[in-house]
Amino acid sequence: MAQNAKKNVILIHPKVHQASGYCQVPLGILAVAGPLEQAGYGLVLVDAMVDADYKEKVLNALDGAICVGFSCMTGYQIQDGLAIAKLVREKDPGIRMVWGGWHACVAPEQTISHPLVDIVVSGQGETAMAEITRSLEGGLPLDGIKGIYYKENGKVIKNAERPYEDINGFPPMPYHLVDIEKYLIKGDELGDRVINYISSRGCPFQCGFCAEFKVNKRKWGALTAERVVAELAALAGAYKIDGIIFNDSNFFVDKNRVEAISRGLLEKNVNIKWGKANGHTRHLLNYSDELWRLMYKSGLRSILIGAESGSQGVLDLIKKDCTVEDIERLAVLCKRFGVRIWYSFILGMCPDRLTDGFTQTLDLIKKVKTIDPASEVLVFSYVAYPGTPLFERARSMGLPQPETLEGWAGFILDNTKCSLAEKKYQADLEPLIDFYLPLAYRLNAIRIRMHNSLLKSLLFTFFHELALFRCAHNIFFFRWEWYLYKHLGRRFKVLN
Ligand code: B12
Ligand code: SF4
Repeated sequence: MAQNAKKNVILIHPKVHQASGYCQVPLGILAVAGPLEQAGYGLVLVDAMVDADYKEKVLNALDGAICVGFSCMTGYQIQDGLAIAKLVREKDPGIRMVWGGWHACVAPEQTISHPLVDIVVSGQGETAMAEITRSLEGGLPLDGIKGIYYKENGKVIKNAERPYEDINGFPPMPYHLVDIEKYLIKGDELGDRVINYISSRGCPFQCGFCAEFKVNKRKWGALTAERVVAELAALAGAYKIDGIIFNDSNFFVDKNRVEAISRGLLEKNVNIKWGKANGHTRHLLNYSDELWRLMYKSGLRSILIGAESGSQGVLDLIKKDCTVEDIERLAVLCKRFGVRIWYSFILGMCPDRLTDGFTQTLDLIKKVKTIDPASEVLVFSYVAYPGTPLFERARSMGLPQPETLEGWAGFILDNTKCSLAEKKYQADLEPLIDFYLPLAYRLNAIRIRMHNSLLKSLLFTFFHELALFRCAHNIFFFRWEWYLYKHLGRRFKVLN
């Protein structure tokens, strides 16, 4: 990553998964870097996803740095973050380490209690990190900085909460601080020079498994349509971007803003495709035919929907605020307007197949794939994240929760052991989530990875047809291909 001459603040995005693989521009550390850059601080941004010698880079930058910031989601990122933090502490025992990002937000008390964490930012990081840096640089106390936890003489101090700030007051994401070429997604449904962007934060819904509830407290704040159009035009111009993935938790909350963005893109001749934009089924069913046509004309090619389950009981338990029929209606609507849906489903919310709506979920997957074979299906295992509305339910059902920061490293959405499925059901879910469902229904993403090898393509076609047959008829006994994959395929990173 690029680095300025004056090295004052180091911001680290640790590895998201153990194997290198799919990555995007780390907007969390870029967002925090914006106000620091504006205030004149030098920056060293290190992204372990793209920098091969990232540990060395961090250690080399320590000389003269004010502090080191870490950005972590729950999961493997914590493990890598702690490994880097340990090296930092060994080389420079006095430097303060600041932890932010989703995990620090959902479990701030446990995070601050770790010996390798000095300050935790819980919530938006832009202003908080600028204030922390100023205080550390000037040797000033941290007691007036809202939204942080810190240690003083070994004691943990929690400051007052930081009120939600309007993101229009923050500078544009400083994409120039990273080497964009390393992040371009090629051969994507949206183009060959595709990157990610975020236009809003938060979500007004309160799905029981989702951390949004704790982090953004059901608030939703967005950049104005004018600003979004101007920033997308600038990105397209500066880096020849032809596709934009929206990282918003809920892009479609404000219909008028979406309409103004679509019109703006057309009026300013911003020639990009845009998509994978997250939306709520109920919101999208309220969009008029004219608006769907306008969005398509301006470049919309796909949306992302948290469909979650084919069982109304599970949808109600989650408080998804929509019905199974709504999901089917949206599938038909999007097919009509040429917009692909990426569906996200969760299994393992309940202990057994019946209460978890296993068969109904599989049926719904088959149904939406019949409506539009080009749609994509992602299936995850339920993980009870701290701070989510259904976290206590999971605890009361006996799911052990880690008592240390390290313990959360194994909490990833493809680890069925973190779900509420009882042992027998868990054993059935693992091959489905890890192998059969992606192979049968996540076609385009895998095909892109196979396109340069005839052998891989042939193998893929064979196993795809087999997986499709098994899923279509619910036949999952004698799973020889799963065992083959488990022992051989994973090593070659065939599916993930
Ligand atoms: C893009 C994305 C990814 C990308 C990678 C992200 C990246 N950084 O490279 C990919 C696709 C790889 C990914 C993977 C996963 N993701 Co993801 N992802 C997102 C998404 C959609 C956008 C992230 C983003 O760029 N946000 C924009 C920035 C500006 O916001 P931010 O990160 O929150 O940063 C702010 C604050 O957190 C804070 N902050 C952040 N970093 C720092 C650092 C410091 C020092 C400070 C002070 C502050 C600070 O300040 C920032 C500005 O206010 C979010 C949802 C969302 N809308 O945020 C989910 C989200 C972060 N992902 C999530 C999850 C669960 C995952 C997975 C675990 C899912 C899985 N399949 O297993 C995997 C992890 C991989 C694995 N197997 O372990 C959850 C995290 C929940 C949690 N408890 O951590 C989220 C919140 C989705 C959700 N609603 O549940 N993800
Ligand atoms: S709609 Fe999506 S982002 Fe919003 S609370 Fe539900 S799962 Fe989270």
